[in-house]
Amino acid sequence: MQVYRVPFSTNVERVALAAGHKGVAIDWVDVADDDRSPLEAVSGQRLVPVLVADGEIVPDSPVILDWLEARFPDPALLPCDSARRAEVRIFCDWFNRVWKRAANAINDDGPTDALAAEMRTAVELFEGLLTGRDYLFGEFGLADVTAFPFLKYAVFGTQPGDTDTFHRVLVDFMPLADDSPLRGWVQRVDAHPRS
Ligand SMILES: N[C@@H](CCC(=O)N[C@@H](CS)C(=O)NCC(=O)O)C(=O)O
Repeated sequence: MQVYRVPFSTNVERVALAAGHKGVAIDWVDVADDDRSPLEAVSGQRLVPVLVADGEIVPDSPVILDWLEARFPDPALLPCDSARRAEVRIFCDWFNRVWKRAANAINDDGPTDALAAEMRTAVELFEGLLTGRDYLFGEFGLADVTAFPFLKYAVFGTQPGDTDTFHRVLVDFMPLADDSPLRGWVQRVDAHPRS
């Protein structure tokens, strides 16, 4: 199984964490951020991650996570109880379609008071989910894998060499209180294996 990646990619780290949890090895294909032609050649588009396995070409991290869960169900990333599984899926969909939109809009068009407030309110929601439990929905799973690569910036800041302005937005617009439960959660998820 191959997965195409570029350095510092949030969406790629989702796949690394999911595969690490399942003990699935990945043959990483490193693509230069400024020359994505190998990626375009294999997938017809320029975004990472892209998974290539069994003759299938799978772009888009949420789709890749589902692909991994379907083919390597044990250990699971989703709860087996239907209601709890639906809750996790709703969170991931909200994260990808609503939470990410505000952060991307700040990066693309600059901040507004409304977008900054949206990001602060979201931090309160994450903190609420972590009240009295170690992971967003209790056990480590898809919600943590989906959110961690983005929320970690609030705790770790950017790494040396990371010039992605989107990552800077994540640092600047998610100020955390010293006692925020996100701090412990970021450390806990960071300790999980990555493929
Ligand atoms: N919905 C896609 C988004 C992928 C995406 O935006 N990847 C970023 C790296 S984290 C990228 O390749 N950006 C390059 C660009 O926007 O030109 C996913 O979740 O995989």
